[in-house]
Amino acid sequence: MFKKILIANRGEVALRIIFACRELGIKTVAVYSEADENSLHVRYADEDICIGPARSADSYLNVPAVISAAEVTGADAIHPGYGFLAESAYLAEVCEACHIKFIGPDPQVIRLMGDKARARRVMKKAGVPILPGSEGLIESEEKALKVAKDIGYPIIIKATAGGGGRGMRVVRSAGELPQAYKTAQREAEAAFSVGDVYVEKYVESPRHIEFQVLGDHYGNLVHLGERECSIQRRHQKLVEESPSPALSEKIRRRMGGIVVDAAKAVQYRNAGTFEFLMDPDGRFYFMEANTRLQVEHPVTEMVTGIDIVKEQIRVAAGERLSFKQSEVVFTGHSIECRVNAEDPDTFVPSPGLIHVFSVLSGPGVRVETLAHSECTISPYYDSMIAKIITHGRDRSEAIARMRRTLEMSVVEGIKTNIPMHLRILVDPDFVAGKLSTSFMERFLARPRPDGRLAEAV
Ligand code: MV4
Repeated sequence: MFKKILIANRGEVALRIIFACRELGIKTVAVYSEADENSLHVRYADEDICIGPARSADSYLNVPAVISAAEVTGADAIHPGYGFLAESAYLAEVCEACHIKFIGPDPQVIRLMGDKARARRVMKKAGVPILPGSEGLIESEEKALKVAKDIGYPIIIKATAGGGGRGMRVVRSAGELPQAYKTAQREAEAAFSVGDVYVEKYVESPRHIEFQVLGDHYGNLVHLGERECSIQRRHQKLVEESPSPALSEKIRRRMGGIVVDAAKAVQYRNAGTFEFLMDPDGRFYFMEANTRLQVEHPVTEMVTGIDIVKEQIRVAAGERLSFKQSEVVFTGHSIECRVNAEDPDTFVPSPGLIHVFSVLSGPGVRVETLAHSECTISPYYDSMIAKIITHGRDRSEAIARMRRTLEMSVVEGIKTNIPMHLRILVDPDFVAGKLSTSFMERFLARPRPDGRLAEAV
């Protein structure tokens, strides 16, 4: 087992990794930027080392700084968390060259999944359902028009280096295509320095459903069921849950089997997520795979009782997965609300000093946060300040526990989106489990009890 792990991250996920390390008896090294000197991950790590100024590009995204910190402190592994360098095949390669274990999949697998057109091809070959679309990249407008004509409109043009919604254009007719093609390419080139795009049939108002997998270095690979993440705004997830209200045990078993076979086909190791679109008729299509721990991993932990971060560390150290697929039992229902430091109506970030922070835990409630009373939320990083995760015997108990917890939470000094979450939790469609990626658009367009249209305020 590792003796010392460097955590190349900040915030609640850095703390989450520290918890896992402490439980496994592994020493920790926190890295931090000048803006994070007084943060909890620094306080609770065994050692800490400043890696640069507040700007992420100069600190948490700086590979030489992270590697030097690991060398200087004698860390034998690096956990990247999520965001920042978590899906950097380059960091994984440099780790390999420096004989530091990267806690994540092999660099080749990170690279494969980072190329969405290639991932699509490989997944198709492995028997995973994909949407009709181009075989690979689309090199010209003419080729895009031909594929679109074959599969029928609407179509979506996607950046192969994309993800998270950047470099995407929906096209509803041939007339719109040339402009959309150019825009998608230009956007992709600007965002990822790779302008390559591909084409897929566009699915209206799908659900976003993702499967969690875990694999070791001995060919053992399991799935931990799915998470429904349809409640998003501008590709930022707001509420996630497991299981999905849309999946039967039978479908879960079938999709789980497909995902396990596909992950085995690419020799997937460590934790990963296979994202699918589910169309209104209940059909699944592979969208992309994330080669990292995800923000919403706790809902899976709550329904399976498996500590995903500890498993990540164990398998990276060369241990076998501590359980078999047949031992994975799903119990009850779990929901996560992401609490952001932002105006609940305008979504404008609201960093600053938190005078009072109080979230009262209780049965079936878990709180993951970097915040505490008298802490400062930096404007330099993500606005997510806490995740509240509840578990119940069924979905309605999980919802009731979430409402109770949010209603009794006190955050003074900055604005948070807790009022928005409280409105989502009583929305009739949400309560009925009628979810889709269009949920937030409809939710925000609906008149509120106070007569306001949220997006208009
Ligand atoms: C799609 C789609 C509909 N049809 N692909 C958004 C982010 C990127 N991961 C892929 N995305 C989408 N791809 C086809 N063929 C709709 C989306 C999409 C979406 C997906 C999941 C969650 C929220 C979303 C919001 C808008 C669009």
